[in-house]
Amino acid sequence: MKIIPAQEFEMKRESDYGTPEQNAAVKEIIQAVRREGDAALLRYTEQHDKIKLIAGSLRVQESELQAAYDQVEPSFVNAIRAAAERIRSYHQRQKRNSWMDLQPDGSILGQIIRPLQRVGVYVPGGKAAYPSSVLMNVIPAQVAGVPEIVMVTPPATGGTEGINPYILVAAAEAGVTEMYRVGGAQAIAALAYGTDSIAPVDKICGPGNIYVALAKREVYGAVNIDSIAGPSEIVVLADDTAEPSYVAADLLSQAEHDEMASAVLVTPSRQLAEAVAVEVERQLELLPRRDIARASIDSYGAAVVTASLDEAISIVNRLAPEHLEIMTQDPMEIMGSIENAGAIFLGPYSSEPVGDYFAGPNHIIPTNGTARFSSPVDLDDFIKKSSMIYYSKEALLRDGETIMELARREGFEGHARAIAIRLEQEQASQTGG
Ligand code: HSO
Ligand code: ZN
Repeated sequence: MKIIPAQEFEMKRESDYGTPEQNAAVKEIIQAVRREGDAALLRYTEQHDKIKLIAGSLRVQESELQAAYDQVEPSFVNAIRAAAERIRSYHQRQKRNSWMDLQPDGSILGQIIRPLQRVGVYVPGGKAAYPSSVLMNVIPAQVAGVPEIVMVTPPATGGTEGINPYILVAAAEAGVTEMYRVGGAQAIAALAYGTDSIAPVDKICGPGNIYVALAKREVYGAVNIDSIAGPSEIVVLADDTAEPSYVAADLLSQAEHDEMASAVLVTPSRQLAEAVAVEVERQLELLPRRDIARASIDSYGAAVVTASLDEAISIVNRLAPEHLEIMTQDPMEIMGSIENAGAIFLGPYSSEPVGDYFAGPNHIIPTNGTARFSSPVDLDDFIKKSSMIYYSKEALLRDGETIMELARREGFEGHARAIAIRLEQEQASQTGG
Protein backbone atom coordinates (compact mmCIF):
# COMPACT_ATOMS: atom_id res chain seq x y z
CA MET A 1 0.00 0.00 0.00
CA LYS A 2 1.40 3.38 -0.88
CA ILE A 3 2.26 5.83 1.87
CA ILE A 4 1.72 9.41 0.80
CA PRO A 5 1.85 12.84 2.42
CA ALA A 6 -1.50 14.59 2.86
CA GLN A 7 -0.90 17.33 0.30
CA GLU A 8 -0.40 14.75 -2.48
CA PHE A 9 -3.54 12.77 -1.79
CA GLU A 10 -6.58 12.93 -4.03
CA MET A 11 -9.35 10.37 -3.63
CA LYS A 12 -10.22 8.69 -6.92
CA ARG A 13 -13.90 8.61 -7.64
CA GLU A 14 -15.61 6.87 -10.50
CA SER A 15 -19.18 7.17 -11.69
CA ASP A 16 -20.54 4.88 -14.33
CA TYR A 17 -23.24 6.29 -16.59
CA GLY A 18 -22.93 3.41 -19.05
CA THR A 19 -21.92 3.39 -22.70
CA PRO A 20 -24.33 4.72 -25.35
CA GLU A 21 -24.94 1.07 -26.38
CA GLN A 22 -25.84 0.07 -22.83
CA ASN A 23 -28.20 3.02 -22.49
CA ALA A 24 -29.85 2.17 -25.79
CA ALA A 25 -30.22 -1.50 -24.84
CA VAL A 26 -31.87 -0.56 -21.54
CA LYS A 27 -34.32 1.82 -23.23
CA GLU A 28 -35.29 -0.88 -25.69
CA ILE A 29 -35.87 -3.45 -22.95
CA ILE A 30 -38.07 -1.05 -21.00
CA GLN A 31 -40.13 -0.24 -24.10
CA ALA A 32 -40.57 -3.93 -24.86
CA VAL A 33 -41.77 -4.70 -21.32
CA ARG A 34 -44.22 -1.79 -21.43
CA ARG A 35 -45.55 -3.03 -24.78
CA GLU A 36 -45.58 -6.78 -24.29
CA GLY A 37 -45.50 -7.36 -20.51
CA ASP A 38 -44.80 -10.93 -19.41
CA ALA A 39 -43.94 -12.06 -22.95
CA ALA A 40 -40.98 -9.66 -22.95
CA LEU A 41 -39.91 -10.81 -19.48
CA LEU A 42 -39.82 -14.42 -20.66
CA ARG A 43 -37.95 -13.55 -23.85
CA TYR A 44 -35.21 -11.57 -22.07
CA THR A 45 -34.91 -14.24 -19.39
CA GLU A 46 -34.32 -16.82 -22.07
CA GLN A 47 -31.79 -14.55 -23.80
CA HIS A 48 -29.82 -13.39 -20.76
CA ASP A 49 -30.30 -16.10 -18.15
CA LYS A 50 -30.60 -19.02 -20.60
CA ILE A 51 -33.79 -20.22 -18.98
CA LYS A 52 -37.10 -20.93 -20.65
CA LEU A 53 -39.90 -20.03 -18.25
CA ILE A 54 -43.65 -19.84 -18.63
CA ALA A 55 -45.47 -16.81 -17.24
CA GLY A 56 -47.02 -18.88 -14.46
CA SER A 57 -43.60 -19.79 -13.10
CA LEU A 58 -42.23 -16.26 -12.64
CA ARG A 59 -43.54 -16.18 -9.11
CA VAL A 60 -41.61 -18.15 -6.48
CA GLN A 61 -43.91 -20.68 -4.79
CA GLU A 62 -44.24 -21.47 -1.11
CA SER A 63 -42.92 -25.00 -1.71
CA GLU A 64 -39.70 -23.58 -3.15
CA LEU A 65 -39.26 -21.46 -0.05
CA GLN A 66 -39.69 -24.52 2.12
CA ALA A 67 -37.07 -26.34 0.04
CA ALA A 68 -34.68 -23.42 0.54
CA TYR A 69 -35.02 -23.73 4.32
CA ASP A 70 -34.16 -27.43 4.00
CA GLN A 71 -31.08 -26.63 1.93
CA VAL A 72 -29.38 -24.05 4.15
CA GLU A 73 -27.56 -24.78 7.41
CA PRO A 74 -29.57 -24.26 10.62
CA SER A 75 -26.68 -22.09 11.87
CA PHE A 76 -27.32 -19.74 8.93
CA VAL A 77 -31.02 -19.46 9.74
CA ASN A 78 -30.13 -18.67 13.35
CA ALA A 79 -27.58 -16.05 12.31
CA ILE A 80 -30.02 -14.37 9.92
CA ARG A 81 -32.69 -14.30 12.61
CA ALA A 82 -30.33 -12.78 15.16
CA ALA A 83 -29.17 -10.12 12.69
CA ALA A 84 -32.73 -9.38 11.56
CA GLU A 85 -33.79 -8.78 15.14
CA ARG A 86 -30.96 -6.29 15.75
CA ILE A 87 -31.62 -4.48 12.49
CA ARG A 88 -35.34 -4.35 13.23
CA SER A 89 -34.89 -2.89 16.67
CA TYR A 90 -32.43 -0.22 15.45
CA HIS A 91 -34.81 0.87 12.70
CA GLN A 92 -37.79 0.90 15.06
CA ARG A 93 -36.05 3.76 16.82
CA GLN A 94 -36.44 5.85 13.63
CA LYS A 95 -40.24 5.80 13.66
CA ARG A 96 -41.83 9.17 13.10
CA ASN A 97 -45.19 10.12 14.46
CA SER A 98 -47.84 12.05 12.63
CA TRP A 99 -48.53 15.30 14.45
CA MET A 100 -51.30 17.86 14.73
CA ASP A 101 -51.12 21.26 16.41
CA LEU A 102 -54.32 22.85 17.64
CA GLN A 103 -53.98 26.63 17.25
CA PRO A 104 -55.59 29.15 19.64
CA ASP A 105 -57.98 30.23 16.82
CA GLY A 106 -59.39 26.69 16.61
CA SER A 107 -57.60 25.65 13.43
CA ILE A 108 -55.42 22.57 13.20
CA LEU A 109 -52.21 22.12 11.24
CA GLY A 110 -50.48 18.80 10.98
CA GLN A 111 -48.41 16.25 9.13
CA ILE A 112 -49.63 12.72 8.50
CA ILE A 113 -47.10 9.91 8.03
CA ARG A 114 -48.07 6.97 5.82
CA PRO A 115 -46.01 4.05 4.58
CA LEU A 116 -45.58 3.46 0.84
CA GLN A 117 -48.07 0.81 -0.30
CA ARG A 118 -45.80 -1.35 -2.45
CA VAL A 119 -42.01 -1.51 -2.69
CA GLY A 120 -39.79 -3.54 -5.04
CA VAL A 121 -36.38 -4.80 -3.94
CA TYR A 122 -33.91 -5.87 -6.59
CA VAL A 123 -31.45 -8.58 -5.53
CA PRO A 124 -28.62 -9.27 -7.96
CA GLY A 125 -27.81 -12.82 -8.98
CA GLY A 126 -24.61 -14.80 -8.72
CA LYS A 127 -21.76 -13.78 -6.45
CA ALA A 128 -23.07 -10.27 -5.86
CA ALA A 129 -26.16 -11.59 -4.01
CA TYR A 130 -25.74 -10.81 -0.32
CA PRO A 131 -28.32 -12.09 2.16
CA SER A 132 -27.22 -9.28 4.51
CA SER A 133 -28.20 -6.67 1.91
CA VAL A 134 -31.62 -8.29 1.55
CA LEU A 135 -32.14 -7.67 5.28
CA MET A 136 -30.90 -4.08 4.99
CA ASN A 137 -33.27 -3.26 2.13
CA VAL A 138 -36.34 -5.09 3.33
CA ILE A 139 -36.41 -4.58 7.09
CA PRO A 140 -36.71 -0.76 7.04
CA ALA A 141 -39.61 -1.07 4.58
CA GLN A 142 -41.26 -3.65 6.79
CA VAL A 143 -40.75 -1.62 9.99
CA ALA A 144 -42.13 1.46 8.21
CA GLY A 145 -45.32 -0.51 7.63
CA VAL A 146 -45.11 -1.14 3.86
CA PRO A 147 -47.72 -3.88 3.33
CA GLU A 148 -46.44 -5.24 0.00
CA ILE A 149 -42.71 -5.89 -0.37
CA VAL A 150 -41.77 -7.53 -3.65
CA MET A 151 -38.39 -9.11 -4.35
CA VAL A 152 -37.11 -9.72 -7.88
CA THR A 153 -33.93 -11.67 -8.56
CA PRO A 154 -32.60 -13.39 -11.65
CA PRO A 155 -32.93 -17.17 -11.83
CA ALA A 156 -29.58 -18.93 -11.59
CA THR A 157 -28.02 -18.72 -15.04
CA GLY A 158 -27.34 -21.86 -17.03
CA GLY A 159 -30.67 -23.58 -17.25
CA THR A 160 -32.08 -23.95 -13.74
CA GLU A 161 -34.97 -21.95 -12.38
CA GLY A 162 -33.69 -22.16 -8.84
CA ILE A 163 -32.77 -19.09 -6.80
CA ASN A 164 -29.94 -18.96 -4.28
CA PRO A 165 -31.56 -20.54 -1.18
CA TYR A 166 -29.69 -18.17 1.18
CA ILE A 167 -31.35 -15.23 -0.56
CA LEU A 168 -34.77 -16.86 -0.33
CA VAL A 169 -34.38 -17.55 3.39
CA ALA A 170 -33.10 -14.02 4.11
CA ALA A 171 -36.00 -12.55 2.13
CA ALA A 172 -38.57 -14.63 3.99
CA GLU A 173 -37.06 -13.77 7.37
CA ALA A 174 -36.93 -10.06 6.52
CA GLY A 175 -40.61 -9.96 5.56
CA VAL A 176 -40.78 -10.06 1.74
CA THR A 177 -44.38 -10.75 0.70
CA GLU A 178 -43.90 -11.74 -2.99
CA MET A 179 -40.89 -13.06 -4.92
CA TYR A 180 -40.30 -13.26 -8.67
CA ARG A 181 -37.52 -14.91 -10.67
CA VAL A 182 -36.63 -12.15 -13.08
CA GLY A 183 -33.60 -9.90 -13.20
CA GLY A 184 -31.89 -7.21 -15.26
CA ALA A 185 -33.45 -4.12 -16.80
CA GLN A 186 -36.56 -6.16 -17.62
CA ALA A 187 -37.22 -6.73 -13.91
CA ILE A 188 -36.92 -3.00 -13.21
CA ALA A 189 -39.33 -2.24 -16.06
CA ALA A 190 -41.83 -4.79 -14.72
CA LEU A 191 -41.66 -3.25 -11.24
CA ALA A 192 -42.11 0.25 -12.62
CA TYR A 193 -44.89 -0.35 -15.14
CA GLY A 194 -46.36 -3.72 -14.16
CA THR A 195 -47.16 -6.81 -16.24
CA ASP A 196 -49.90 -9.42 -15.89
CA SER A 197 -47.76 -11.32 -13.35
CA ILE A 198 -46.16 -8.43 -11.47
CA ALA A 199 -48.15 -5.46 -10.23
CA PRO A 200 -46.31 -2.11 -10.36
CA VAL A 201 -44.63 -0.71 -7.24
CA ASP A 202 -44.19 2.79 -5.83
CA LYS A 203 -40.44 2.58 -5.22
CA ILE A 204 -37.57 0.36 -6.38
CA CYS A 205 -34.54 -0.28 -4.16
CA GLY A 206 -31.48 -2.45 -4.21
CA PRO A 207 -28.19 -2.74 -6.04
CA GLY A 208 -27.57 -4.31 -9.43
CA ASN A 209 -25.25 -4.32 -12.42
CA ILE A 210 -24.91 -1.42 -14.84
CA TYR A 211 -28.08 -2.40 -16.76
CA VAL A 212 -30.10 -2.43 -13.56
CA ALA A 213 -28.66 0.92 -12.49
CA LEU A 214 -29.40 2.52 -15.87
CA ALA A 215 -32.91 1.05 -15.86
CA LYS A 216 -33.58 2.52 -12.43
CA ARG A 217 -32.48 5.96 -13.66
CA GLU A 218 -34.71 5.53 -16.68
CA VAL A 219 -37.91 4.68 -14.76
CA TYR A 220 -37.33 7.32 -12.08
CA GLY A 221 -40.31 9.64 -12.08
CA ALA A 222 -42.80 6.91 -12.91
CA VAL A 223 -41.67 5.43 -9.58
CA ASN A 224 -39.24 6.52 -6.91
CA ILE A 225 -35.82 4.85 -6.70
CA ASP A 226 -33.09 4.65 -4.09
CA SER A 227 -29.70 6.17 -4.78
CA ILE A 228 -27.29 4.28 -6.98
CA ALA A 229 -24.56 2.74 -4.84
CA GLY A 230 -20.90 2.95 -5.80
CA PRO A 231 -18.15 0.55 -4.71
CA SER A 232 -17.59 0.16 -0.95
CA GLU A 233 -15.36 2.72 0.79
CA ILE A 234 -13.60 2.68 4.14
CA VAL A 235 -11.51 5.41 5.72
CA VAL A 236 -9.69 4.66 8.97
CA LEU A 237 -8.69 7.69 11.04
CA ALA A 238 -6.07 6.51 13.53
CA ASP A 239 -3.26 7.73 15.76
CA ASP A 240 -0.30 5.86 17.20
CA THR A 241 -2.50 4.15 19.80
CA ALA A 242 -4.13 2.04 17.06
CA GLU A 243 -3.27 -1.62 16.54
CA PRO A 244 -1.77 -1.90 13.02
CA SER A 245 -3.04 -5.45 12.44
CA TYR A 246 -6.63 -4.37 13.21
CA VAL A 247 -6.38 -1.35 10.91
CA ALA A 248 -4.98 -3.48 8.09
CA ALA A 249 -7.63 -6.18 8.52
CA ASP A 250 -10.43 -3.59 8.41
CA LEU A 251 -9.02 -1.94 5.28
CA LEU A 252 -8.83 -5.35 3.59
CA SER A 253 -12.36 -6.26 4.70
CA GLN A 254 -13.69 -3.66 2.27
CA ALA A 255 -10.97 -3.98 -0.37
CA GLU A 256 -12.12 -7.56 -0.93
CA HIS A 257 -15.57 -6.33 -2.07
CA ASP A 258 -14.51 -5.03 -5.45
CA GLU A 259 -11.47 -4.04 -7.53
CA MET A 260 -12.85 -0.50 -7.36
CA ALA A 261 -13.48 -0.47 -3.59
CA SER A 262 -11.36 2.05 -1.73
CA ALA A 263 -9.58 1.58 1.58
CA VAL A 264 -7.67 4.54 3.00
CA LEU A 265 -5.83 5.13 6.27
CA VAL A 266 -5.47 8.75 7.39
CA THR A 267 -3.06 9.28 10.28
CA PRO A 268 -0.65 11.80 11.75
CA SER A 269 1.64 8.90 12.66
CA ARG A 270 4.15 7.89 9.97
CA GLN A 271 5.12 4.97 12.15
CA LEU A 272 1.55 3.64 12.16
CA ALA A 273 1.29 4.15 8.39
CA GLU A 274 4.41 2.06 7.86
CA ALA A 275 3.31 -0.69 10.22
CA VAL A 276 -0.13 -0.84 8.57
CA ALA A 277 1.42 -1.03 5.10
CA VAL A 278 3.48 -4.04 6.20
CA GLU A 279 0.44 -5.70 7.77
CA VAL A 280 -1.69 -5.11 4.67
CA GLU A 281 0.93 -6.94 2.59
CA ARG A 282 1.14 -9.82 5.03
CA GLN A 283 -2.62 -10.29 5.47
CA LEU A 284 -3.39 -9.74 1.80
CA GLU A 285 -1.45 -12.85 0.79
CA LEU A 286 -3.59 -14.95 3.11
CA LEU A 287 -6.96 -13.82 1.77
CA PRO A 288 -8.98 -16.08 -0.55
CA ARG A 289 -10.11 -12.98 -2.48
CA ARG A 290 -6.55 -11.57 -2.62
CA ASP A 291 -6.71 -10.79 -6.34
CA ILE A 292 -9.66 -8.47 -5.91
CA ALA A 293 -8.31 -6.96 -2.68
CA ARG A 294 -4.88 -6.45 -4.26
CA ALA A 295 -6.35 -4.61 -7.25
CA SER A 296 -8.37 -2.38 -4.92
CA ILE A 297 -5.42 -1.61 -2.65
CA ASP A 298 -3.09 -0.92 -5.60
CA SER A 299 -5.42 1.51 -7.38
CA TYR A 300 -7.55 3.00 -4.65
CA GLY A 301 -5.75 2.25 -1.37
CA ALA A 302 -3.41 4.61 0.48
CA ALA A 303 -1.96 5.44 3.86
CA VAL A 304 -2.11 9.22 4.06
CA VAL A 305 0.25 10.86 6.55
CA THR A 306 -0.84 14.23 7.91
CA ALA A 307 0.96 16.89 9.94
CA SER A 308 -1.60 16.71 12.76
CA LEU A 309 -4.77 15.04 13.95
CA ASP A 310 -6.69 18.18 12.96
CA GLU A 311 -5.44 17.91 9.41
CA ALA A 312 -6.46 14.23 9.39
CA ILE A 313 -9.97 15.23 10.49
CA SER A 314 -10.28 17.85 7.78
CA ILE A 315 -9.24 15.31 5.13
CA VAL A 316 -11.91 12.91 6.38
CA ASN A 317 -14.52 15.66 6.15
CA ARG A 318 -13.45 16.39 2.60
CA LEU A 319 -13.64 12.73 1.61
CA ALA A 320 -17.08 12.23 3.21
CA PRO A 321 -16.50 8.46 3.25
CA GLU A 322 -19.22 5.82 3.26
CA HIS A 323 -17.61 4.21 6.33
CA LEU A 324 -15.31 5.91 8.82
CA GLU A 325 -13.50 4.05 11.58
CA ILE A 326 -11.92 6.14 14.33
CA MET A 327 -9.15 4.36 16.22
CA THR A 328 -7.53 7.02 18.35
CA GLN A 329 -6.90 7.71 22.03
CA ASP A 330 -10.31 9.34 22.44
CA PRO A 331 -12.60 8.49 19.49
CA MET A 332 -15.73 10.03 21.04
CA GLU A 333 -14.06 13.41 21.23
CA ILE A 334 -13.00 13.24 17.59
CA MET A 335 -16.50 12.25 16.53
CA GLY A 336 -17.66 15.74 17.50
CA SER A 337 -15.54 17.16 14.66
CA ILE A 338 -16.77 14.78 11.96
CA GLU A 339 -19.13 16.59 9.61
CA ASN A 340 -19.29 14.17 6.69
CA ALA A 341 -19.37 10.38 7.01
CA GLY A 342 -22.12 7.87 6.22
CA ALA A 343 -21.41 5.59 9.18
CA ILE A 344 -18.97 6.14 12.04
CA PHE A 345 -17.35 3.21 13.85
CA LEU A 346 -15.62 4.10 17.12
CA GLY A 347 -12.79 2.36 18.94
CA PRO A 348 -10.80 -0.83 18.39
CA TYR A 349 -13.74 -3.27 18.61
CA SER A 350 -16.12 -1.63 16.15
CA SER A 351 -14.71 -3.27 13.06
CA GLU A 352 -16.72 -2.46 9.94
CA PRO A 353 -18.04 -6.01 9.47
CA VAL A 354 -19.83 -5.57 12.83
CA GLY A 355 -21.93 -2.95 11.06
CA ASP A 356 -22.01 -4.72 7.69
CA TYR A 357 -23.82 -7.67 9.25
CA PHE A 358 -25.07 -7.24 12.73
CA ALA A 359 -25.00 -4.15 14.93
CA GLY A 360 -28.31 -2.81 13.63
CA PRO A 361 -27.68 0.36 11.58
CA ASN A 362 -28.19 0.03 7.85
CA HIS A 363 -25.24 -0.95 5.66
CA ILE A 364 -26.64 0.78 2.58
CA ILE A 365 -24.81 4.06 2.95
CA PRO A 366 -24.03 6.96 0.60
CA THR A 367 -20.80 6.53 -1.41
CA ASN A 368 -18.74 8.77 -3.67
CA GLY A 369 -18.70 11.74 -1.30
CA THR A 370 -22.50 11.95 -1.25
CA ALA A 371 -22.50 11.60 2.55
CA ARG A 372 -22.08 15.39 2.36
CA PHE A 373 -25.79 15.65 1.67
CA SER A 374 -27.41 12.24 2.05
CA SER A 375 -27.91 9.52 4.65
CA PRO A 376 -27.96 5.76 5.10
CA VAL A 377 -31.16 3.94 4.13
CA ASP A 378 -33.72 4.33 6.89
CA LEU A 379 -37.46 4.44 7.58
CA ASP A 380 -37.81 7.81 5.86
CA ASP A 381 -37.07 6.03 2.58
CA PHE A 382 -40.32 4.07 2.92
CA ILE A 383 -42.80 6.66 4.13
CA LYS A 384 -44.40 9.74 2.70
CA LYS A 385 -45.97 12.67 4.45
CA SER A 386 -49.23 14.48 3.82
CA SER A 387 -49.59 17.96 5.19
CA MET A 388 -52.94 18.72 6.77
CA ILE A 389 -54.87 22.00 7.13
CA TYR A 390 -58.10 22.58 9.03
CA TYR A 391 -58.88 26.31 9.05
CA SER A 392 -61.45 27.67 11.44
CA LYS A 393 -63.89 30.45 10.54
CA GLU A 394 -62.12 32.75 12.96
CA ALA A 395 -58.77 32.11 11.30
CA LEU A 396 -60.13 32.70 7.81
CA LEU A 397 -61.74 35.99 8.83
CA ARG A 398 -58.41 37.07 10.29
CA ASP A 399 -56.19 36.01 7.34
CA GLY A 400 -58.56 36.35 4.37
CA GLU A 401 -57.52 39.85 3.28
CA THR A 402 -53.84 38.93 3.40
CA ILE A 403 -54.41 35.84 1.28
CA MET A 404 -56.38 37.85 -1.29
CA GLU A 405 -53.58 40.41 -1.47
CA LEU A 406 -51.07 37.69 -2.29
CA ALA A 407 -53.40 36.07 -4.84
CA ARG A 408 -54.13 39.31 -6.70
CA ARG A 409 -50.40 40.16 -6.90
CA GLU A 410 -49.99 36.91 -8.79
CA GLY A 411 -52.87 37.75 -11.09
CA PHE A 412 -55.10 35.04 -9.69
CA GLU A 413 -58.49 36.65 -9.22
CA GLY A 414 -60.10 33.21 -8.98
CA HIS A 415 -58.00 32.39 -5.95
CA ALA A 416 -58.94 35.71 -4.35
CA ARG A 417 -62.66 35.14 -4.99
CA ALA A 418 -62.57 31.68 -3.38
CA ILE A 419 -61.65 33.53 -0.22
CA ALA A 420 -63.85 36.54 -0.86
CA ILE A 421 -67.03 34.47 -1.26
CA ARG A 422 -66.60 33.21 2.28
CA LEU A 423 -65.76 36.59 3.79
CA GLU A 424 -68.78 38.18 2.08
CA GLN A 425 -71.13 35.47 3.29
CA GLU A 426 -69.83 36.01 6.79
CA GLN A 427 -70.30 39.77 6.62
CA ALA A 428 -73.81 39.32 5.30
CA SER A 429 -74.79 37.00 8.13
CA GLN A 430 -73.27 39.33 10.71
CA THR A 431 -75.21 42.33 9.43
CA GLY A 432 -78.28 40.12 9.56
CA GLY A 433 -78.65 40.24 5.72
N1 HSO B 1 -19.72 -3.15 3.13
C1 HSO B 1 -20.90 -3.25 2.30
C2 HSO B 1 -21.96 -4.12 2.85
C3 HSO B 1 -21.66 -5.57 2.91
N2 HSO B 1 -20.53 -6.11 3.39
C4 HSO B 1 -22.46 -6.61 2.57
C5 HSO B 1 -20.63 -7.41 3.33
N3 HSO B 1 -21.80 -7.73 2.81
C6 HSO B 1 -21.53 -1.86 2.15
O1 HSO B 1 -20.65 -0.95 1.66
ZN1 ZN C 1 -18.66 -5.02 3.51
